[in-house]
Amino acid sequence: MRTVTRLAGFAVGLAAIFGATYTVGRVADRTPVVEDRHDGDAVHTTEERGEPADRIPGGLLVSDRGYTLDPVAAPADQFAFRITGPDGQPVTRYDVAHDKRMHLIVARRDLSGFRHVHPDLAADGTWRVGTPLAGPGQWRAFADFTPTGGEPLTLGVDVTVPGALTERQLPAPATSTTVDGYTVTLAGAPQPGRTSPLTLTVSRDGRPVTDLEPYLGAYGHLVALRRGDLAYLHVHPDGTPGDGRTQPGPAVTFLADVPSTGSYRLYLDFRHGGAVHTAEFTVVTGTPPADAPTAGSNPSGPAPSGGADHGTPGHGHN
Ligand SMILES: [Cu+2]
Repeated sequence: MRTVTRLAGFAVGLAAIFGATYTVGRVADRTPVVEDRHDGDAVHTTEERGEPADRIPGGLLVSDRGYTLDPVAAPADQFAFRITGPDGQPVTRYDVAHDKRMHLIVARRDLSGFRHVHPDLAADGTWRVGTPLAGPGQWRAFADFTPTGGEPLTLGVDVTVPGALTERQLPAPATSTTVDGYTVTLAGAPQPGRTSPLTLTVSRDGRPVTDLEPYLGAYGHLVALRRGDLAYLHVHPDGTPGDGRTQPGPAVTFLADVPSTGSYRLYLDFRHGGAVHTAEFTVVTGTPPADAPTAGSNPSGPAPSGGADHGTPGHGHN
């Protein structure tokens, strides 16, 4: 809903600059409007400040709105980085969002190896955490944070861990998966261009789990990554513990805004029995639900390039 509002505001901003016909045509065609920095500067002179960057999904940029993600040297068992701010200095003040000042998410470019961890901040602005990079490969690291006085940002950077890698095929779409003895089912199909509810339901040994434990201020935390460029999507929980309507399972509902058709990998973190578990799903948008018959076809669609895992972020379609 917020996205729709923002898009509308952005269209007004564009219309002021380029004329309404052009804007409406672009929007009607659903052609991605990816602004370069010069256009962005122009828009920044209006009240639509910051809107162009919001059209680009999170995590595709290593530097945005003056903030830059800088990995720093660290022992092999650690991952460390700084965020430098518009003044070029490491940022040391952050707002808490989803219970933490910094969320670090990593995944290999083949969408395997997902981890979501919370580094510790040193006084000099360096974030450190026991490395979540589990083995060789091309990794993408996402820093999801809100600098105090700024807007929420997700910056991404490539990190290579040397060694022999066996690339994993993206698992086929499914509406049920198991993790750590839990079965998690997925209902709902994200539709590009609209806010779509996704409901995940947790059971164990055939019985619904009705005592999920809050994790990051919710009964679940859902991250979605787009196949091909690892665009990072915020998927917001619908309801929070203690709001009088949100139950601690077995169902947890999220509101997803996917930016395009395509394949996405969903990662649901939930807490139960004192531990965090991560259930993963492949979802293809713009197609029938994954439980429709798919025999004889490749439900995840063709992958003609085969090179999606080796591209340079941000160079996908411009
Ligand atoms: Cu987090």
